[in-house]
Amino acid sequence: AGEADIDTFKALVAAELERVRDRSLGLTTDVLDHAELTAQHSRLMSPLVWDLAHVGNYEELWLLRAAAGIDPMRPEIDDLYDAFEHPRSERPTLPLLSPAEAQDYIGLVRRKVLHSLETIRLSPDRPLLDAGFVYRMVIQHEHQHDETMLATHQLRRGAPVFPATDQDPAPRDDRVLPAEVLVEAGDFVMGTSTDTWALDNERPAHTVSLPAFWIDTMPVSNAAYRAFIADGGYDQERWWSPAGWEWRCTSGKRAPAFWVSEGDQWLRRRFGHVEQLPDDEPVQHVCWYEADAYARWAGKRLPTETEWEKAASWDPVSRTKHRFPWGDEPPDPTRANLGQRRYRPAPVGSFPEGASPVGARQMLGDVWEWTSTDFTGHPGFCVFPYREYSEVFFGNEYKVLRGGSWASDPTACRTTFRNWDYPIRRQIFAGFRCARDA
Ligand code: AVJ
Ligand code: FE
Repeated sequence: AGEADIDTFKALVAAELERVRDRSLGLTTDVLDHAELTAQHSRLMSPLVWDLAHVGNYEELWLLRAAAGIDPMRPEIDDLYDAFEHPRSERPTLPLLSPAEAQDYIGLVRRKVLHSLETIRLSPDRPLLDAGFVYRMVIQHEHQHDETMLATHQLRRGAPVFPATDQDPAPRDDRVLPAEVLVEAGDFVMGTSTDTWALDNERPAHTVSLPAFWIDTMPVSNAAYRAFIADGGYDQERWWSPAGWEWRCTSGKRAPAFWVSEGDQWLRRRFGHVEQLPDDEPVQHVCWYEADAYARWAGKRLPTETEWEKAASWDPVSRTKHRFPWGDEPPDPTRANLGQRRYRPAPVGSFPEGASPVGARQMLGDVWEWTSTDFTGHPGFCVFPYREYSEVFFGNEYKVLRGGSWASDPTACRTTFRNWDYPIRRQIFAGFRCARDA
């Protein structure tokens, strides 16, 4: 890469680091006091002050120590912020940095990072720095924690800190959309070998052949999900997988998380605001078992992650793959609901300009979408740069989610991006759409 390319890269990194840090502070020290930052709002989540110091510690590990060769600043705290040393439920009992100490520490790390960025060389013979990979990884990592912090906010009780209404409506059109779109049989390219933002589990690109299938044009709405509830969906074992029925019976759940029934109406709690449940929004806060049961009730199934990626990224006419459903241009507000511009998904059928080549809407943003697939490595997977990002989660315990949510940043979201969670988890901003064989 030439000098100008390197300067452009450094400017991009500095701007993205600043943007993500503003976001992190906007979820923590800007809006909550010491007690709220150190409290555990749910046993499923870390205290927010843990996430805040953890993103700085990760940045120190990767950008200062690994990339720039700078000595550890506070090696004694590494263990506290190692996600594998302490489960979330245990984190409030650790001798964590206070909010003020955490803010100082991550600020100091950041100043050193910006200083070392001035002289860093992006040498292709240092894989960590090739195409600036490690910087992109650290930026995405902080955004991922910001989304996790938003899930903590949703679980928290207390006065709302986020607005109840949005600034602008999502673009729509007046067309009546078909319920499903057809994806013709044939090869497509799954994953990527060239995307400079791609994490190890998105690699490498490989050709996959699929039979024809139908996939829902839009995510399943609250109104559609309510019909499943009204039809006794939670009472009929036949719609559930054996493990799903077990979850249904032991959990006693009868509706998505944060739904509140009032007479024959449904309300919901969203970041402390109790409001009418909007019919036309994608359902969110359902676990994989609920999504799977709904799909069976609807006479369909969840898409595999391969089907999802083909429907989102493949242009069957030009036989090319795209980074986003609409093509390769970066996301903007006419195409997807990403980046926490709203604190909610947009109505189903929004964003005509964000449709994929086969006509699927809202494949990126709004809600993460559960797929039927267990999280494993693509054929040819190579750990990079550490096993604990993805590989240790491979197996049959985690289900793959795709597409990002309204809370996902555009830098941490693309058609190849893979997320995963346990099939019982409901605090994440996840919904789903259905598919069926053609
Ligand atoms: C990819 C969202 C499952 O939050 O556990 C954060 C991302 N990895 N820190 C997670 C991650 C390390 C990860 N997910
Ligand atoms: Fe992390």
